[in-house]
Amino acid sequence: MDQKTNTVEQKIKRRSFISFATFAVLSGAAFGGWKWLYNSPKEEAGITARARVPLRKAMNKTEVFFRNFFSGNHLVKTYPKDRAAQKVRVNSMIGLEKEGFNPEEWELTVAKSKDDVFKLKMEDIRALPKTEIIFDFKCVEGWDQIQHWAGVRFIDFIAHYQLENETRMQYVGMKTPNSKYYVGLDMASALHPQTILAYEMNDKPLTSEHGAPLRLIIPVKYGIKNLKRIGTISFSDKRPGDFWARHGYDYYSGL
Ligand SMILES: Nc1nc2c(c(=O)[nH]1)N[C@H]1C(S)=C(S)[C@@H](COP(=O)(O)O)O[C@H]1N2
Ligand SMILES: [Mo]
Repeated sequence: MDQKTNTVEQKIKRRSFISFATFAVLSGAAFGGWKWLYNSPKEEAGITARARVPLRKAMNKTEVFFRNFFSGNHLVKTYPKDRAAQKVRVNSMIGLEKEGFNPEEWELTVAKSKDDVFKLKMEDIRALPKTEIIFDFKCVEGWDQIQHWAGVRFIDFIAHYQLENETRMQYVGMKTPNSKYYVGLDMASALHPQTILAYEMNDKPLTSEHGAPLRLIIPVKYGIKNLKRIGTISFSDKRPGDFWARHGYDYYSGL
């Protein structure tokens, strides 16, 4: 073997060694990181639950980061009416149980604070300006569908009932009349111009499986936040309870 081939072979050996060493170190680090996350404690169950503490911290940081870019001027894409699904998917029905619910007696409870509460009937809500929206509704479970909804924009509702003071708080909470399904929304998303208290789907009154008489349509969020059959709306500076966040899903669930 002459001098030249020798150095080439040495070079190849050296490079192979460096490649394998790098690979070994990085795999070790990845495995160590995974093990660290796997063995780190779960967060204490509260408003959110079931995530490992470092993961939840990361999710909360991501939320703060993305909320910087949220703007009421960024609109979700809308579609012409003929694109809207005629057979609208029904997903999950928590809080829509028949017991204890009589559509004739339904009232919307608006809690400005714990001891300042007023109640509204459907005719009060139908008297407000009606807005429609056709958009791509997205469920975290992996399906989406272009749907057509109509009702009163949440900001128009706020303006009509002079709830501007309440909107200085951080969050809006909504729950079903039997309190079995509930969502918490950051104020900016609730006040987004496409957020609607909906009472019609495809130009007809809501059916009960879609949340009659009144449901939330909030296109800047995943389906889980689009509460069906609203019973109570409340305002707070602390994160309100949220059904799916308690079961481990992301609290923000923004799109
Ligand atoms: N009261 C109530 N609202 C709810 C739910 C529910 O189980 N109960 N499921 C949510 C989920 S996960 C989705 S995807 C949408 C589905 O709405 P739809 O059944 O009208 O398609 O409703 C949301 N609102
Ligand atoms: Mo969903």
